[in-house]
Amino acid sequence: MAADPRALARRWAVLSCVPVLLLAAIVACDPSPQPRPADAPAGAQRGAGAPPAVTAAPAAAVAPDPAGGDRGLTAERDGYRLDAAATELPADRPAAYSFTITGPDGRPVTDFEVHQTRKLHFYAIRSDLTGFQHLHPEMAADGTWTADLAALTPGTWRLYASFLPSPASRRSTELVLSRTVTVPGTSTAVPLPAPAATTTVDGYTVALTSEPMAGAYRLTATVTRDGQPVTDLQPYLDSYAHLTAFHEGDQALAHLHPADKVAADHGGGPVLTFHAMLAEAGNWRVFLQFQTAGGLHTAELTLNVAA
Ligand SMILES: [Cu+2]
Repeated sequence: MAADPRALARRWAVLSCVPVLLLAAIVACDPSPQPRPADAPAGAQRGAGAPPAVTAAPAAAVAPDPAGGDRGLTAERDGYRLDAAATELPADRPAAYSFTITGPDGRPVTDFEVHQTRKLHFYAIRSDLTGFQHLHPEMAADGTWTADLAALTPGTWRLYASFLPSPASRRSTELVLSRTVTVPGTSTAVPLPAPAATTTVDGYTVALTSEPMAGAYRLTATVTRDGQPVTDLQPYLDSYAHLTAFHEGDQALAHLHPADKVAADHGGGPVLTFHAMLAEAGNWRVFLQFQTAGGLHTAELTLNVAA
C-alpha cells in the first residue's frame, strides 16, 4: 500500500529542517503537523458552475528554504554540489551538457542509489516553462555525467539533476540541484497557458484533478482515448506515469511520488495517482509522461494552486 501521505509530509518537513537545525542554535523549524488544508472549505475549489480550471486550496505550508534549496533551485545543498563548466549552450541544435555531482568530501560522487530505475534523472526547462526535457545521462567512471540535450531555443534555461546518493549518505529523499545556462539569440517568451483540467497528446486525453492533503496534494490523472478508458499503459521508470511540475516565476521543481504500483499481469490506467509536494501557491506547469506500445507521450497542462 502507499505510505500514509501525512506521515510522508511530516517526514519531508523533518528532512527540510535538518540543515536549519545544523546551522542554527534556535529551533526555526517545527515539524509538527500544520493545519490541514482539508479544514478549508472542501467545496471551495468547485465553486458554482463548471470551472475549466483545476484549482485547489493551499497545501499546508512547510516553511520553504528562502534560498530555494528544497525546491531544486540551488546548485549546492547538504554538502552536495552540481558542478558544470558550461554557462552557455548553442541554440537550435543538440548540445551535450557535462557535469559532476561533488560530495561532502569534495570529490565527484560515483556511487548513486537507483531510484525510479535510474541513478540520475535530468530535466531542462526554459524560464517560461516551455521546452521540457527529461533525460537519463550517462556517467563516466570518474563521475562525469553527460546529458545529450535536444535542440534548445534562445533564452535562459534551468537544468536539474535529481539523485539519491549512495546508502552511506543515509538520505531517504532525493536531492535536486540545478544551474542555469544561457542560450544566445533572440528569445520570445511564450505566455503560460491558462489553467486547464484536461489536455490531449498523441490522441490521448488526460484529465487531471487535484485534492489537497496535509502538506501535499493528491493528483489524479485519468487517461482516455476516443472516450474510452485506456488500460494498456506500460511501465515507465517503475511506474505507469512520471510527473514533473515547475512553478511559474521561480522554476521550482515539485517533489512528486507516483502512488501506483506496477502490476505484472495487466497494463496501467485509466486512473493514475500521484502525491505531489506543491508547497507554493501559483501556477505550476505539469508534465505527465506515460508509455503505450513502446512510445512515450508527454501531456502538459497548467495547474493553479490557490494562495
Ligand atoms: Cu528520469
